[in-house]
Amino acid sequence: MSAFTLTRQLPVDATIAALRADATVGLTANPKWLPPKWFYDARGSELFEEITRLPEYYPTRAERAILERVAPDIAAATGARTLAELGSGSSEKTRLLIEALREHGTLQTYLPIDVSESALEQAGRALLADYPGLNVHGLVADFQAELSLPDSAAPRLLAFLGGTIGNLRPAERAAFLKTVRTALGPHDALLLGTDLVKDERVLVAAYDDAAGVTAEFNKNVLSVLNRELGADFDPDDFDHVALWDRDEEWMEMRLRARRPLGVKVPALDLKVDFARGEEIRTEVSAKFRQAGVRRELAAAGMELAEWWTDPQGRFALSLARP
Ligand code: AVJ
Repeated sequence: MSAFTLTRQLPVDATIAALRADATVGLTANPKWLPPKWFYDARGSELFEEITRLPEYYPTRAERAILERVAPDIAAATGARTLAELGSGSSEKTRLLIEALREHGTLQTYLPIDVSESALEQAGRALLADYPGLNVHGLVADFQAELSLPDSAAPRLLAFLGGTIGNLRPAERAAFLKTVRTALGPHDALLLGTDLVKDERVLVAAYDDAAGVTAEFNKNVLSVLNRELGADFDPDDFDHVALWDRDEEWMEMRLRARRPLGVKVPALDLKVDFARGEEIRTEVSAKFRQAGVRRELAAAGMELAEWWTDPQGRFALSLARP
């Protein structure tokens, strides 16, 4: 028998309250900024899926290549009975892990964790149909705020794939990794995907593709503000900017005003003025090196047990243990 259950650790109206708070702080700050999590409404998630298929956007393919090669090793090394996944989204690459753990004979429960209830429902039901006997327990939660895994069989493997940890700045990463460490039992493990430092041209192309999909993805956050907060942003008033910060070793996306603007945000009782050329910082996407990953894990009380990369050394999967 298999079963699908859903647990909500986040109030239904928490999302809009958080958006209002973030937009109030970010749009009145100097420089202006918005957290990248607001890209992902239905349209934004669709655009991101499109990004993962672009010739310039290598991380998804590189990570999948690693998983295809080492998923059986991960299953053998962890013997996981529970696979928990943070920011599971469409759970596509997860199938490689689920299949390897089922092959290994240990997997009982898949526990996807996401802020989007609809994404959890969709992915959960599809997995149930494909993997009879698997329990799927979706958890609606904001893992940056808190992470308490529901009762589930150990050993647990907590996966955080895609390089999304790069969206956090160093101090946020340190706090997040401590939260993860606290959620892990002595026999559990963390599987972490990180994009790696590489040639600047390759990085910039991945965040400024020729077809303009990433530009549309970046501008989509303005449509989210228009819809959710009644704002009157015209996405055409902004240019997409992608730049490599070589000191911080992260990619940055910004939206740059093409002309002086006054934008109304009625839900916040706010008018936001832009000088020509003024930017909103919409995302950092940090790129890593092995030494840094090892150091950050150690600082959170975890040990880097395995480090796998794709043949071209573009992306890494780390297996870490308490
Ligand atoms: C989903 C956060 C891993 O940082 O590469 C893709 C999002 N931004 N193109 C990334 C993204 C621009 C992506 N993550």
